[in-house]
Amino acid sequence: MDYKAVNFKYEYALVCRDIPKTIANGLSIEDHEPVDLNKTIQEQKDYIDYLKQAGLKLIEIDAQEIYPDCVFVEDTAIAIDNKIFISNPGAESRRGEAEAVTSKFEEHSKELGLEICQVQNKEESFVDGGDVMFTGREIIVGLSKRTNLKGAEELGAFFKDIPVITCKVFEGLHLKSSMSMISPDLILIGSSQPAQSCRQQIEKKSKFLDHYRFVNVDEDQNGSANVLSFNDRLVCSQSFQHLYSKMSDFKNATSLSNDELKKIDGCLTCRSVFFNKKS
Ligand code: CIR
Repeated sequence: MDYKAVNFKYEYALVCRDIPKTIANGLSIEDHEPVDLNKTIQEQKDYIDYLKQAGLKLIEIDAQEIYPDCVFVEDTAIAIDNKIFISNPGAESRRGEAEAVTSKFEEHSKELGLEICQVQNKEESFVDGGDVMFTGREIIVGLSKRTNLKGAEELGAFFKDIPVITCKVFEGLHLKSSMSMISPDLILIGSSQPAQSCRQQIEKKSKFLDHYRFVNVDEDQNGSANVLSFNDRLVCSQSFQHLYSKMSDFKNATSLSNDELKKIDGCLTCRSVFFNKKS
């Protein structure tokens, strides 16, 4: 199948309907200012409103107070078209989040023709969706503190028609904390040494380099190279808007606030899982 033809066009998105009151206890790599619950609720509302007005059909799950990080649904499911891989998050405190996400996808699986698979070896295989980047031609899996090779192998076995390569992540939480797709074949990437090391590893392993173009962000900040791209739309974080001068057409893109959620290492991509019904 020619996955390039998909061109990041999506009809559905899974999101968390609201924010748990425990959000301030979300995991974070570094110390940070306290997370403001009301501002976070507003950020999530704006995000959901944007996806709705962009025409996506939303499948919403309820927030669960026992999982402060449950708004970051991207980490629990990796979707390409109608194929959904339920992950096994690397952080122990997050593993239970996958259950509600699985039930929600299962609820819609018949109607939408979804093909759902779960990590089999839950003791040893770990994957966070934030470490999985689909370029339109291949899947790049970041091996990080959250995602390991066994997890990448299980993912590859499920998406067996799509080539998978791995790269080591030396900085930030996830692979997509320091890079993301702007559009098919166009990769936004941090300019730091660890981010560029990911690029070098990709350049060594990928068979599709002739197709890819990398654009550096002007300045690396936590998550500044993470943008949301779908249906010919591009969304960036409001506070990073000034860092994309090399992207000539970026000024026309939308921006949304991610200031509260970035305190606990949340990026824009992490709050949704885009997918399609069976064609
Ligand atoms: C965590 O550490 O797991 C959460 N506080 C943030 C997860 C962000 N996920 C993502 O960017 N895919």
